[in-house]
Amino acid sequence: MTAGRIRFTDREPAPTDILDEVLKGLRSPKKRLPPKLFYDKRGSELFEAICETPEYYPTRTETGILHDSAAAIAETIGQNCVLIEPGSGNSQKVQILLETLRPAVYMPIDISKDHLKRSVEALGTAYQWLHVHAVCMDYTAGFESFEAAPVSIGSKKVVFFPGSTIGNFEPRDALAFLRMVARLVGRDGGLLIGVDLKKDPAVLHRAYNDAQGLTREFNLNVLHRLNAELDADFDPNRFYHYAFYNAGESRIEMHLISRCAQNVRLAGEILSFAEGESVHTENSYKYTVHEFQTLARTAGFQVQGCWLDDRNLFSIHYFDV
Ligand code: AVI
Repeated sequence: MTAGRIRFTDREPAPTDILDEVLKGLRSPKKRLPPKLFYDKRGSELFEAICETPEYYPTRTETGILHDSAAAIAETIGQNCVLIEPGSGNSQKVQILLETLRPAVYMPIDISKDHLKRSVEALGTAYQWLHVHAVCMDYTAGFESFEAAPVSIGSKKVVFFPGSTIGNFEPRDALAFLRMVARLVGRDGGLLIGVDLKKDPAVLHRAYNDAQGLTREFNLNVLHRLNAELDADFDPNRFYHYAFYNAGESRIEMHLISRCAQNVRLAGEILSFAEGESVHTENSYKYTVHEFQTLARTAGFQVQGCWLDDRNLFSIHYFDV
């Protein structure tokens, strides 16, 4: 699709080959699975439903901060930037900012072509003034194949990374990602990022153990996915969801615990699970404002702004290089 105001570039990301990673994780003495496995079609629907639960405060709170602080954020960033959103999904949150921020170009990046095409079309219709240059690629592999839209001199590049997705990165990977973003946006460029905050562990516990059991289903869905895609024969009823706040590591950990001693076949291999053995499926790191600002400074950024909700549950930071 190339029509001036709306452009779609397909970098043709290779279909994710999960087998090696899954086998490596499940053969390890401390079994683990990568959190990216959550997001097949069913998992993505479950995640959207989790965001609507009364217990899962991050989405609602971040959206509230964006609404309340849109003018202040736009004033800090300035209009006419090239706004780049890695992992843009349905581009819902950015829409809170578009009218006040008035970017010269919005560049959503996503690995899911259909998702991206749908949201680009919707944005193009809803914002008749907006230039949208979408890029279908796997940003986790780096931004080497990404070219920011050429715009008039003076337009700075700003990356928008909401949702506390950064919390699902191990701290060293978070630092590497922030460094990569700093290189991408270059001198005078910026980063607007949503980060979940440390808080009463009981609030965190409820957010990852919702009463409807959606997070439980989201976690167990990984086993359904392995059955469907890697010819495995997991019985999800023989595992249970376990999520807790590890205060020493400042993170929510999600695990699937084997209810009994069992063997599971996966891609022709037999994997053994002891009763009570865990498969670690996700970490969700929580930061203080100061800790995250320190991490961003280490990556080469300078603090320009920080907005919180009135209960100090969630933070939105703006940094520039
Ligand atoms: C996408 N990510 C920021 C979510 C989180 O809170 O770490 C994923 C999630 N896992 C369980 N519930 C939500």
